[in-house]
Amino acid sequence: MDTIAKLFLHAAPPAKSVSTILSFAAAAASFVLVCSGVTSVRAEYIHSITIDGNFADWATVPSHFDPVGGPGVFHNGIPDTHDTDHSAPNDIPVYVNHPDIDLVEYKFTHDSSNLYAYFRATGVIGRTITNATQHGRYYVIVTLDVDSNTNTGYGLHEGGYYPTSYGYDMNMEVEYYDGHYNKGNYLNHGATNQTQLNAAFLDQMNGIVRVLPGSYDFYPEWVWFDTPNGGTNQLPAPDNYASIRFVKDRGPSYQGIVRIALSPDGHQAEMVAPFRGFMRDATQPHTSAKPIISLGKTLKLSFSLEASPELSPQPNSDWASDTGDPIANYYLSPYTDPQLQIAPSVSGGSVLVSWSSGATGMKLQRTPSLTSPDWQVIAGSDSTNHVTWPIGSGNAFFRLAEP
Ligand SMILES: [Ca+2]
Ligand SMILES: [Ca+2]
Ligand SMILES: [Ca+2]
Repeated sequence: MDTIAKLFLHAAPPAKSVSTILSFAAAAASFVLVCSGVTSVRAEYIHSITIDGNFADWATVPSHFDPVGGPGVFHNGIPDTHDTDHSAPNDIPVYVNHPDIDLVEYKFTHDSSNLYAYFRATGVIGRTITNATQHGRYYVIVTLDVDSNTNTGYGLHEGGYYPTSYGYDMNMEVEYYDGHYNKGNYLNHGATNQTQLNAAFLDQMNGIVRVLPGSYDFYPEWVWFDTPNGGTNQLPAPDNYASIRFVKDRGPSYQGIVRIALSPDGHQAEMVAPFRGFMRDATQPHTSAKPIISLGKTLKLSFSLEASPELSPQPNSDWASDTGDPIANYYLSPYTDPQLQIAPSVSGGSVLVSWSSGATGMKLQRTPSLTSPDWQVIAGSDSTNHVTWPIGSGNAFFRLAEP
């Protein structure tokens, strides 16, 4: 009797995370495990990242790519690296040669309490001029649609970022200024006039972010400190261990919980923004308010690099930026990559189906066919990371799904 098991790796459907699919066909003598090919691996599982300038921890996080900039290089009809002087959705900005902001690769991942972003550029990230008369600026930006709603937040073109897309409510970003790392901050784009901006400042002093229609021009930005006195505004409970300080571009340097590290050659950056700095919604009492960013939510993310002109090839007097295509439907899974597998041996007429301990809580499902699947949950599988399955006369396909 030969028993043949085939391991199928399928792209998971959108929305909630579902693992790769495994199968075995019963009824034969040697048990063979066959990998039929890897399709797209999703980034939404938890990864551990250390902000230390060593990028080995990003190796298994999927890459997104952006063109290498240059004369005549277009991205969705937009010069890949371009000026920041335009603000209408259908404008075509002008090419600017600035390799330091030429985004070429980016990644995004998370763990149970932090968002992580990876950037790779043709030139040196974060380089700014400093001398008696010149004080350069460089921005590393991830802007987030936190509610998957394009009617809240703003459109990228308003800030001179192209290709444009809509719905961005908050940023995690880093500013380099005058030759140094100046600040890592959060930013709220939920105001379209001064009155609404004043209300947003008041909200944020109280640890609240309302996700509202916004504009590029009206935004509070703040640095979050994990001490009551590190900033100027201690937050109310349950965040009263922390404080914030509103900051301005080119302002004094304040370094809180948003951090960045570069590779020795400056071509790569890794950045962290803890969930807590995005604050909570307006539910009262505030102790019942929900975090704006938490596991189980779905985000849209846009990556940009932007800098002033001093260190670009001269002559050039224009600021330049480069924006990647957004990462849509980024689901913040609470689990690590399940790595579902069937042990390549049979014992007592059964096989062992197992998955990583960090995926305990996911439900194992089985179907006898992928042609007309009938996925049935295997009872009790959400409290373990392995199941012994008796080999029967038919096929069995397995996958893990989030509850
Ligand atoms: Ca690292
Ligand atoms: Ca580029
Ligand atoms: Ca939005």
